[in-house]
Amino acid sequence: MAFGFFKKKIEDILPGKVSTDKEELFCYGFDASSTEGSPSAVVRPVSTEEVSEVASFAFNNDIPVVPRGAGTGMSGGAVPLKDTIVLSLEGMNRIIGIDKENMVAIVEPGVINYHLQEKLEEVSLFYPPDPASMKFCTLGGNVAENAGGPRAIKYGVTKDYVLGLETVLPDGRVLLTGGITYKGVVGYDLTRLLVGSEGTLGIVTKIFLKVLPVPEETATLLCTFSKLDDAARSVSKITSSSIIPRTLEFMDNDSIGAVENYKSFGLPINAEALLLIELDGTHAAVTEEAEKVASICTSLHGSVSIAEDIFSKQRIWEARRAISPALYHIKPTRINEDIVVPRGNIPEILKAIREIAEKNNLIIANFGHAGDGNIHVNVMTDKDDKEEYQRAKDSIKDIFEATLKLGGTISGEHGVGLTKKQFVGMELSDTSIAIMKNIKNVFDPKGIMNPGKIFPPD
Ligand code: 2HG
Ligand code: ZN
Repeated sequence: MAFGFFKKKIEDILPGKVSTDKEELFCYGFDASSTEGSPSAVVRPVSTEEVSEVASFAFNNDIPVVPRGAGTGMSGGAVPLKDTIVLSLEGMNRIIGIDKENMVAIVEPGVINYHLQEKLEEVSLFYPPDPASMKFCTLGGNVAENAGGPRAIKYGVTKDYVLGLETVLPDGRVLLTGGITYKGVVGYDLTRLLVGSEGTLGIVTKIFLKVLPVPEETATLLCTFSKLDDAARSVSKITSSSIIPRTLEFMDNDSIGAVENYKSFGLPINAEALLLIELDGTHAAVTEEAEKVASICTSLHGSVSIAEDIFSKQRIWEARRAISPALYHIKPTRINEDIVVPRGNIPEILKAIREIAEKNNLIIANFGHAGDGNIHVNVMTDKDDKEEYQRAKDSIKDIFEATLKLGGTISGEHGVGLTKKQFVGMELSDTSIAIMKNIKNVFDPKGIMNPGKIFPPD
């Protein structure tokens, strides 16, 4: 049946919260990956009841639904296919409560990650997951993608903070899993299953998060290396020492150059690589660890500087977060991947990527969360140059092969969505995929929840 027939009906369910304007539909057709789609309607519920009403309507009429936060995802997870309803959760943006006694925050999915961080700081609390897009991305999106960020090396990723969820199932039923206790082992861990399910199992409407006390002190070190391999070896030397830094970020020469051309932050453009290392804890621990880290880096020919004040710290982090947009100044098209290898294999994977770049005559810029073996590999190209674009796409398969050979995974934090689904079979066995498909079928027997994502084409 034509979608137009349903439009009027959805408007009756949520008057004033449905849009089918062409311009608006366009804005909800893409995310931060280079994929695009076009929904038939955008619906903006503001409560669990409203989400549930839309879900039951969609279920009864077999209409696909795509839940969406701020659209900052990097793998097309929120990109709608044809004839779908985009369920935008931006309006469900209340911080329901911060419970200091129990060290828990309860939020709606549309809360911006950074807004929660600011609110928590007012009461000396801390929510560690810090995706680079934290000033724009929503916590619901973070849950859907199990987002990480620089602080993951010490504090883990989103799943490590989600104690419980309220989720509207594809047929409109409301499922509560977990809660505000720090432990709970009754039955299967459905909360963990939902985190990172990329909106393919249900629509998260409430999130119960664990929070921590703000660390007493932080120190920020910038270590510059004239040889990439020395930087890579410093990473494994630091991670195998007794220190767990709060961040251990890496930028190669192409990333440094792109950022400096974009906006002058004062990064060393001649360095082959730099590490951005942050430590936190008590004053005594931070001082001692900063000395140890500095001596590891200097022993591998690095030159170390410590940010003296909050402004220098902010400037360094601003430079780090500018890498993504800056890279577009190298070439108009960026194929960005987010592989992970066991941390000791970072020198090998960087060497393999360099060889793939040389073989294919491509610029491949690397940066990311080296401390947890997670490298954002950016193959720079131009979609309009058909021949080069093909070489760029071919190099992705080589990069994934090298990654898996080194015991890695093809995505550490950006998810599969649309962009990586054709490669999933390289990593997961047929048995894993079959089990996952069965799980999907239990939650979503009609296959209308964010269809076309994660699973490789048949
Ligand atoms: C980051 O760490 C984000 O900056 C984005 O995960 C990475 O743009 C990218 O590829
Ligand atoms: Zn990242």
